[in-house]
Amino acid sequence: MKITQVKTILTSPNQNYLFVKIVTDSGLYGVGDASLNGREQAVADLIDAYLTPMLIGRDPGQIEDFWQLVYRGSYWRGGNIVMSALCGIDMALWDILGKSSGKPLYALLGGKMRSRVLCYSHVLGGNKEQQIAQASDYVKKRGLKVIRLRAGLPASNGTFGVKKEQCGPVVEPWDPEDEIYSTIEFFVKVREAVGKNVGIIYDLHERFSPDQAIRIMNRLEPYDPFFIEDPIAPDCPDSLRYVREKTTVPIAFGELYKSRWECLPAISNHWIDFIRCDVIRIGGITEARKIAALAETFDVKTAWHGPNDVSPITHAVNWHLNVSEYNFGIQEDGTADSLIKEVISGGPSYQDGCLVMGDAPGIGCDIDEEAAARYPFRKAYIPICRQKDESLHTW
Ligand code: GCO
Ligand code: MG
Repeated sequence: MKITQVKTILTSPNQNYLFVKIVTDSGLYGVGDASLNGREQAVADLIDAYLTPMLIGRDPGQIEDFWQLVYRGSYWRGGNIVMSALCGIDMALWDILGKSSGKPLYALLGGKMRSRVLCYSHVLGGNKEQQIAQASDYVKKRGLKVIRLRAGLPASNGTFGVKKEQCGPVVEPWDPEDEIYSTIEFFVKVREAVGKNVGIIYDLHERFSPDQAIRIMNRLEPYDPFFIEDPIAPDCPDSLRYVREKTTVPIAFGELYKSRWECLPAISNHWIDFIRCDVIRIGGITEARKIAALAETFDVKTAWHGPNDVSPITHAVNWHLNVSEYNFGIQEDGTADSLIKEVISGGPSYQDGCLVMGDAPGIGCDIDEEAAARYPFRKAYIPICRQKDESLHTW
């Protein structure tokens, strides 16, 4: 079998996505997700100009070789754009392998260890009162066993995704000191509303300095968070050690990591309990299973990034990883906008606090290119935050 065509498909059903479709001379094709919120066009250009010429005529089964060719063969290694491009291709190649052998992806990864995948969903209501009401509805009406809150404004349509006229990032206000107090108050109210048997995850979104994160985590300890997510920025690995030494709250970390080597100190030093890389950002399935194995070695569980800005293809890949890995922890289930379901079919569905999926060969998703064309891509940016003195703060 040989690769005959590589298509990059940019589309915007309320949120920008970049898909890769790799076609072979056998008629089989594979699909992958290369979406990088705020930089999709750059990823597409890299694939079209540099990676596609290296793929045409290749055997799609040589997945590891292609991964190494892009990662090491370019001499300059890694970065968000390269790794996202590599992921879109990597997923499509695994999809072809699954389809050509008639097996679902999880079977290629070692087979199923579990049939259901514990998941958590985002509480996205407008103000804090609405979020508290939504949190109890999630538990009482949808049967969720774990819910997720976040620092700052919850992602909302128009800023997080695509805005009509956006010629630069939307600016949101941010005051870490105010937030420390409102976070604790809010967490306590949510705990009262959902009761002690529901897991509560709090995403600090890399927004706090180590001292601020420690103040929050110490005050939350009596209210038993399931885990605190990304309390600090990932740039200085030693800061994570510093935070870890001062709290007993479980820590999940890593949606901004771009390689196994960035994950290594956090995992091998037991500074974290859950590794939550984004499969797109680390170069796809080939690298995700190596990171899962590394984490298993050090008793760290997985909690792969699964927000609403990755497509059902990535949610499906996460699910295949979840069911086939030993050290599965929990899966983030970003409630996808219904419009993306017009473009991408398949993917996991929600059932009683868990995610379930069928046994279709490969990843189990397909792309409707005509539907994608109905939602033309519009360049957008991730928001930024500015503090009271107008200085910039990460979002
Ligand atoms: C999460 C994340 C996301 C990110 C988003 C950025 O935990 O789900 O923090 O919501 O903000 O992926 O594009
Ligand atoms: Mg997060």
